[in-house]
Amino acid sequence: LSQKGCVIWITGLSGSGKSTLACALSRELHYKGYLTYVLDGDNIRHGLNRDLSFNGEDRAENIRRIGEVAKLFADAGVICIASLISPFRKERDACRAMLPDSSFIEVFLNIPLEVCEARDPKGLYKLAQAGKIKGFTGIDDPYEPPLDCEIVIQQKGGQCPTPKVMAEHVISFLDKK
Ligand code: GGZ
Repeated sequence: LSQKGCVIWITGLSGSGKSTLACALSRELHYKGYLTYVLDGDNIRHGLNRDLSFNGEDRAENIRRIGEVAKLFADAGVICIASLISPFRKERDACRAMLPDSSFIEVFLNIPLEVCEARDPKGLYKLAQAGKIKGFTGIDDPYEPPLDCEIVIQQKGGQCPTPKVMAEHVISFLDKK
């Protein structure tokens, strides 16, 4: 195996497109012959992290565990793509600190809350606004955007980039490394 493992950490609000980007990125990297693995917060919460809720302490633990698992994959030479809201800067930075420099690539999917709310793919924002879900990120729970991350993806002219364009953006960053 000639590839070097790394962690691509995708952070952003619910509905910002993290899972979509993770999936597109994984597919594009596969085409290029790379070995990848996606750790998606929503999926992992059904298995490894099924004991965790959405309170602050449990979110921090969710981030920590996914960071630890991502590191194991990276150590094994895999390009590990982690996609979870990961709303806390401190915990994201702790995950970064576990890896060698340049092996942790943080991608901020900076899509405005209004856009995520309008998309509302699972109807969760609607429930949160009605007070039926308490502590929803962006509504009544915090999201701390990265201050200095490797990649920021945002809308251009009111349009979101397509998943393929987002994936190519990340891959061009990896190519330069
Ligand atoms: C935020 C919630 C919540 C609350 C359920 N706040 O968009 P989704 O639906 O498919 O992905 C979200 C997922 C968030 O899990 P993460 O592991 O990524 O979160 S964190 O990093 O903060 O631990 C959302 C759904 O679960 N969901 N309740 N209260 N998102």
